[in-house]
Amino acid sequence: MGSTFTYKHPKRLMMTSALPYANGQIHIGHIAGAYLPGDIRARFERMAGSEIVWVCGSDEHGAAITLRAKKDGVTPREIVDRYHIEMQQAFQGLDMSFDHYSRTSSDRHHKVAQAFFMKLLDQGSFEVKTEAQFYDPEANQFLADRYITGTCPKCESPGAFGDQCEKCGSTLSPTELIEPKSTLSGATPILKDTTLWYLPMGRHENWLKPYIESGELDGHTHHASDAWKAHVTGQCRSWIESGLQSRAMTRDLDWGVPVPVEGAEGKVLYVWLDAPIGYITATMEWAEKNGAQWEDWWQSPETELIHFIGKDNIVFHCLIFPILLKEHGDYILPSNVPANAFMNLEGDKISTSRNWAVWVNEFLEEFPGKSDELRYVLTSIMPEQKDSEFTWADYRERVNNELADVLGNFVNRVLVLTKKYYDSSVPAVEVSDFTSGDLEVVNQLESAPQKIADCIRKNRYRDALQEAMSIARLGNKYMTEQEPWKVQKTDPDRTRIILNLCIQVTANCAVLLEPFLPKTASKIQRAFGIESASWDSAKPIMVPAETKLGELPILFEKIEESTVQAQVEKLESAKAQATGARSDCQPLKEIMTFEDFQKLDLRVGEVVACERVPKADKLLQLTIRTGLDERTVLSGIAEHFSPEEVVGRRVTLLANLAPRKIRGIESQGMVLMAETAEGELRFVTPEEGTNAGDVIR
Ligand code: B3M
Ligand code: ZN
Repeated sequence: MGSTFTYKHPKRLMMTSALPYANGQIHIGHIAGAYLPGDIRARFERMAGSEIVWVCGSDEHGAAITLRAKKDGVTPREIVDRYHIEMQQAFQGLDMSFDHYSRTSSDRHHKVAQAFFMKLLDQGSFEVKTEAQFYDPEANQFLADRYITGTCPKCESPGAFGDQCEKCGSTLSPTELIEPKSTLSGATPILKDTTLWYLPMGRHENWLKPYIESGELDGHTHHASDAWKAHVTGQCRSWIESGLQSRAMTRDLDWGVPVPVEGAEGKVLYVWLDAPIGYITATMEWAEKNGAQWEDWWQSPETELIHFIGKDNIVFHCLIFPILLKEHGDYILPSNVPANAFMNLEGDKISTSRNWAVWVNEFLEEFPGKSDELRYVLTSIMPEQKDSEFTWADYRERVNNELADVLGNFVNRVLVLTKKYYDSSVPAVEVSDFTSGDLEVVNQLESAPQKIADCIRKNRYRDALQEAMSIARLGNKYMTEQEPWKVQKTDPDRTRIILNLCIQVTANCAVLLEPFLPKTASKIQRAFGIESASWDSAKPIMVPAETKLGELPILFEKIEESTVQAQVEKLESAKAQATGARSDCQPLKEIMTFEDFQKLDLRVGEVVACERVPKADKLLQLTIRTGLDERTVLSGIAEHFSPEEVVGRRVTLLANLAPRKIRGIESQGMVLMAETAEGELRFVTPEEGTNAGDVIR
């Protein structure tokens, strides 16, 4: 007889996390969005004895890749090979426990995606249209999506892309853009006929509506027991309400999965067709390695399909991919898509181009062994329902006050006292001797596993972590109140109960925190002799009397303020570099009003004469024509310019500065100069074509 698991999920769970584009590094926003929730869920389900497979992989097609390759002057192949490795290092460093990590540029995936496309093509699921598309006559290439930019027709901001305006969020088609330009050459595109295969999404509106709202499909409810998140359903609803347009499923590009149709040379599948099919390919690869049947995971009503993604991918996973799966006919549809919102960083949106991000690989290098700390903080502030914000100050507070002061401190005190009083051997106790206070602790231990399980299965990972941490808080509080170090002097029997119970609390933490803090949990498990940490193993009395406890190093080191301060400074200077801001720049002066500015009489002046001022090394005496008059202005530029270099120049003159006498000469105004980083002076010269007396405003 095999063991029975109380918490085992009734169905198989096929879980996926968004395939990250292999065109850059993984940052904390990615992790908090689509990977950490998947990992917590996967680890929990494995502990619960559920049948689960969790796949991911690199998305190696699409304009995201080819544009990056062009920018770096390398081939798309070089880009994806590089980031396929680097992204996996980031995931491994943070203990993402994918059952399989794949990539979409493999031959296998090309075949799987092509077969899927052909089935749909053969059964008439697509509309074939020959129509005029933008074409770059200089780069000799059709332009789709991010290859074309222009002004958004909806909000009029510049820099909208052919598929989307990032300012207002509208989805666009390239021909809607105002003043379109090719992002390849900057050329104005021309229109040229090409053939495209479209997915007529409008045909599917009727079944999509109830499917999105309640999971109803063909008379059955396909949603998991948990409801979809309101922001996910809301986004889908507004797409459907604004009318589902046909969407092209092919592109005229040379990087991607070739369209397997005769005469379709130079055409590839749309990346959002091939990438989700990548989940299926990844499962096939996993099944082959593990002697399993992939069809059980994608084509059986006994399986629930769950996609972990960020909110920018909702439409693709909740509408487009379900349409493709349903059209194909053999597949189950997602039962939930628990998308997360975005995580901001220090008051600003995370941005790769502005280098405003905490990069996982950099974090792992600078904070070796601290992956659980990052997981803890990212889970605590996971953007489950709305955007959230990571700050380094908050990171430090949570690590110091919660991980170090509560969890770490408690576990340490338990081990130290058990060693001191019982030579590290767990003291025996009779439950009949427990006080009502002890039994209260027992009750909490009794109910915790179910509470945490419920939160995790509802995709409420923040709450789940709080529930698990509340067990550590409980133990910490219990020990502080019971003061075993005092009781030991008068009532050693009572101390045995207190410490035994603290040991049980610690052991429960070691199990219940494992989905969140895998490294820490396994350290504690080892020290407490816990061999199989199934979810069922968490119970009030876990560790038998006489168990010999091991030793543990400090679990969490406190973080200095200077450490996080340095991280903030690093962010600022990385952004400055990426955006061209100068680090040696003077801070902005106090803001002034327009009225203040209007008081300045700035005008073009012409230097008609110039001489040195006797006995003043720094001063030149200039005679300047102002349109009003010819006047004398003293300027401290004698160490930078000779009088001959100054005569005949046009300058910017502040003409209404109160006159001042220097060395007996009255100066009537000031010549404006720019000072370079090296301390050199340069004239602020009005452009050619201006004349003495022209007003500057
Ligand atoms: N690569 C988009 C992204 O990284 C895309 C996800 C594909 S999931 C099938 O945001
Ligand atoms: Zn817009």
